[in-house]
Amino acid sequence: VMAEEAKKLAAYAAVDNHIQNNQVVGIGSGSTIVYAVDRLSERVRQEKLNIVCVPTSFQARQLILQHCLTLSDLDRHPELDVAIDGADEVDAGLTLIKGGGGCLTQEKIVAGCAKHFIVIADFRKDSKALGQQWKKGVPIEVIPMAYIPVSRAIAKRFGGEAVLRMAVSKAGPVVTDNSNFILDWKFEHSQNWKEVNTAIKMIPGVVETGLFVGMAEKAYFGMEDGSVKTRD
Ligand code: DER
Repeated sequence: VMAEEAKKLAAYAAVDNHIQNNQVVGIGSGSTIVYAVDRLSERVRQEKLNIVCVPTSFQARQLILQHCLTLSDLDRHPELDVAIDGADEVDAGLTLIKGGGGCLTQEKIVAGCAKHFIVIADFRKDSKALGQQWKKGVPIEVIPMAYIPVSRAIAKRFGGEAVLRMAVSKAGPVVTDNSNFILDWKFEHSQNWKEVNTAIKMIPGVVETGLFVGMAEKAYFGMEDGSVKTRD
């Protein structure tokens, strides 16, 4: 099957396996999550489920509203039962690169508030080591006034190059839902991602990294043969 169908297979399997009545659900961002929200809203209607949704971006908020699902937030629901989200790449140890869609900061916050964080992805994201499939680097959200010193510090300490993400449908840099910039760190070789994630977060001006280490409980991959493979 094509990647889009594979996304749908993963999304439906995850929603059918992890959503039940009376839950608070974190809704991720990107293209794969759209299939999960489709399936979630179908089940809510068919089974008359009582579900409350917390978004991870303006995009996720629109998805929730467009599907007439109940919108909430972390003020009302600081503890979520489950969060479902996509990923740009998943390694053998369930470390993720996220942020391809620029939503990594609120995604990591919501994932961190959930009892269970479930990843949904097509076969292209299924990797042994980060960087094998995903070639755009690790997204890092930074305070705009600091993007140059942060970029220099990352290159100096960890190698590679951290490049400011420029917008396509807007002049100038991408501006995130939190009014920040994004650096895409094109790393040169595999790292101790737990250590690198912590070290990068300590650089003044860094808001969040797209490295999700030890957060995902299970990943669902839609495969090219139409099957669904899981990793936990
Ligand atoms: O930007 C993000 O973090 C997205 O969740 C990304 O990791 C997955 O987006 P996709 O489902 O469109 O591949």
